Amino acid sequence: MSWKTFPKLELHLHIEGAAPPKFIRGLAQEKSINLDRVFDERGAYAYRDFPEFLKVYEAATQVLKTPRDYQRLTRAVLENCAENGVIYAETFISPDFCGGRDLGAWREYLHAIQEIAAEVEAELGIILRGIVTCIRHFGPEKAKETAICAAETAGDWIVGFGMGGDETILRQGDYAWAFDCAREAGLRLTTHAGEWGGPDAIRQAIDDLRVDRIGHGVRAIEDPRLVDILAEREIVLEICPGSNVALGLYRNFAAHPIARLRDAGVKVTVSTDDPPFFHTTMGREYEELERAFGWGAEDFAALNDTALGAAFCDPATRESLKKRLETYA
Ligand code: MCF
Ligand code: ZN
Repeated sequence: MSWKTFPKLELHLHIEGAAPPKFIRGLAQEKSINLDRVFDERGAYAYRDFPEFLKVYEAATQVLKTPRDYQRLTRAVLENCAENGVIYAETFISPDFCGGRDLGAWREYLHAIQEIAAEVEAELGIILRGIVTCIRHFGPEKAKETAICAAETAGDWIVGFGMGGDETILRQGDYAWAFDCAREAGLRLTTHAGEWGGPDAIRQAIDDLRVDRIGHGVRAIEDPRLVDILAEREIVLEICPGSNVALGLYRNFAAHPIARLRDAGVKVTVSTDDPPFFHTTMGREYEELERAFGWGAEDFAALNDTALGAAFCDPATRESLKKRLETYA
C-alpha cells in the first residue's frame, strides 16, 4: 500500500539537505554560481561516501545567501513534506549558514523563515519548528557562538539545540559548554551520534551532553548494554533508515537495525534526514519499512505516538497534533 498520505511527524530534517537539486540549480543559475562538482550527470547530488557527502552539502549551501533564499527554500521543503503526509516537522537550521553566527543577521533569517512557515501552515496545515544546530567539524569555539545565537532566540519556534557533522573527530563532551548554554536557555537537546561514531559516541552524548534525543543512534545495536540504557532512560532515537542505507552504513532496509532496536524496547522514530540527497521521502521510508519488516498502520501509529511524546514543541502544539492524529485513527 502507499503510505504517502498517512499522517507523519518528522523530527530529523536538515533544511538545506532537504533542498531539491532543481531548486539549488535554479538559484545557482540566477546568481551565476558554478556548482560543477555538486551534481552528477543525471542531475542528482554527487557523493560516494560520508566525507564527500559533507563537502557536497556545504558546496550546495553556497547558493543560499539571503533570508529571501531561505524563504523560498522553506516553502519548497514544506510543500514536499506536506505532500508526503507530514503534519509536523522539526528542522535543523544553523546560524553557521544563516548570517555566519552574527546575532542580528541570524534574527533576520529566522524572522524570514518563520514568516513563510506560518504562511505554509495556514495553506497546508503543516507545522514547522526549528532546532538550532552547530556543526561538529567547525569545532567547539564556533559551537559556543552558535549556542549563544540559539539561547538568544529560544522560544515557541526555536525549540531545540543540536549538533550535526563529522562525528569521527573530537568527542561529544568537547561541546558540553554549548549544550549547557542551550539547556539553560530552556532548549531541548539532540545530537547526531552513533552513525559514524559508534556506540561510544552515544554514551558520550548521554553522559556528557545529557541530550533528550539522539540523531541516528543506530550503532547502539553493537552494544547490548547500551541498548538497555537507551530503553531504560527512554532516550528517543531519530532514525533515518534511507539515509543510513544511502551512505553505506547498511546494505539495505532489511539489514537496518531499526526493528531490532524497537523490539529491544528502544523508543524509535523515523525521518528522512536530507531527502533528495538520499533519494527518499517520508512516504518511501514507510514503504520500505513495510517491505522489509512487514510494518503496517499499527506500527506507524506507534511511531507517531513516540514522535509526539518526543517532539520539542510546546504543550498546546502537542495537544493540537494529538487531536489531528486521533481524527485520522
Ligand atoms: O545526518 C546526516 C549525516 N550525518 C551527519 N551530519 C549531517 C547529516 N546531514 C547534514 N549533516 C550536517 C552537515 O554537516 O548538518 C549540517 C551539515 O553541514 C547542517 S545542520 C543545519
Ligand atoms: Zn542528520
